Amino acid sequence: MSVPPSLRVGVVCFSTFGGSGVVAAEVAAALAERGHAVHVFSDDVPGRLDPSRPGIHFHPVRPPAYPQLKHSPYPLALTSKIVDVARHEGLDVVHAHYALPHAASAVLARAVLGQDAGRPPPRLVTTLHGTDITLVGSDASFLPLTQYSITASDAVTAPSAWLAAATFQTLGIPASVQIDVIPNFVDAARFSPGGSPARAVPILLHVSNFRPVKRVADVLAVFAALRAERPVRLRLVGDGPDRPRLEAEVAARGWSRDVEFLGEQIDLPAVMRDTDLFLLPSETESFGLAALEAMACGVPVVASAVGGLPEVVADGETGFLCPVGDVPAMAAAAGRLLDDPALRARLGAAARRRAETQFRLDPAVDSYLAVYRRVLARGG
Ligand code: GMT
Repeated sequence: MSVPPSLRVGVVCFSTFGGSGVVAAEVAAALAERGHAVHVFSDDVPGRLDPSRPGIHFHPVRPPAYPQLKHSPYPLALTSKIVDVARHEGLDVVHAHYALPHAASAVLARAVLGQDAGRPPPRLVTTLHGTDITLVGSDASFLPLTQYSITASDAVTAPSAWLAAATFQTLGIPASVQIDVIPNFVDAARFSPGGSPARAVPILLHVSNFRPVKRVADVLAVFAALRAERPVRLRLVGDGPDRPRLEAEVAARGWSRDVEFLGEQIDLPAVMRDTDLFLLPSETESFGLAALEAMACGVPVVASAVGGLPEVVADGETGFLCPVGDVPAMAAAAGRLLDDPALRARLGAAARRRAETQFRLDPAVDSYLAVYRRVLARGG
């Protein structure tokens, strides 16, 4: 089948701050920049999306409120919105970021559109992001639907080789399913190093959604070990369920002068530039986009040696990787970097180099477009 040069792409994503929404918004903007028509579906405008940008059409998904519908039927409202936009605007491809509910809603939309006479339904490309497989998708109550959403997609991508392999192991999907690995990327012009820092007291940074999988308590434990031996400050960016407990712990320990909780609405590149070391002690992480953004700002990373993090952080070159939960090892690695400015500068410069050469936006967008064209060329 011949594939038109300019495509109509539906992008389905979360609006909350979080890696999958960031990746979706930045791919959407890059596609629009290249002249494709991009329709973004979410409950609200994703944090990193400019909906007024030419070529971007934002479609808010608002489930109807009816007393009988006790739980908001968001996935069904999303399905209906995709069907509606595909019928009125035409969509060649729907790109669902995160398996459930997004890919499942898109599978259903494609089935509905398949009943229409006269034009083929859009192809479905699903990008897996991590917790949609490791936590949500592998939950017994969701497993069959996650498996189906993946096998029914026309193409599936993952941001790391680790997540691609974990998807086969965790979900038991057939080996015939192809998962293309398209690494996440960073805008290295926006996330760039500042001048040489002259801070009297070094600053540690953590960025996350404060969920148990991020082990933010380990960040505080590493901070406690470090501050026992040298002055140090800590900044935490983001919000989520564990934040109130951790804020209470900081207050109870009398650390409030040295530990700041900055929330979500901040200029992230500016905060990252004003940082000496980034901490990401997660239980699991398919990629670790925030670590990559810190690297692009020239900041070395101390993180867990789990999931896709070893594909992002080169151990000993752009930071240090330690076993999950090994607070003494993380504190020792962080202490080494804080006490040796030359080592910190060397690893920071290598981090910046790695981010801007290995994780560029353009090759990632080329790869997504190649996947779209491959599934479209296959025909109906
Ligand atoms: O980290 C989270 O819990 C948020 C989640 C998301 O869906 O936004 O992040 C996942 O996707 C990001 C973008 O691909 C990855 O950089 C994160 O590593 C991944 N999180 C986990 O695997 C825990």
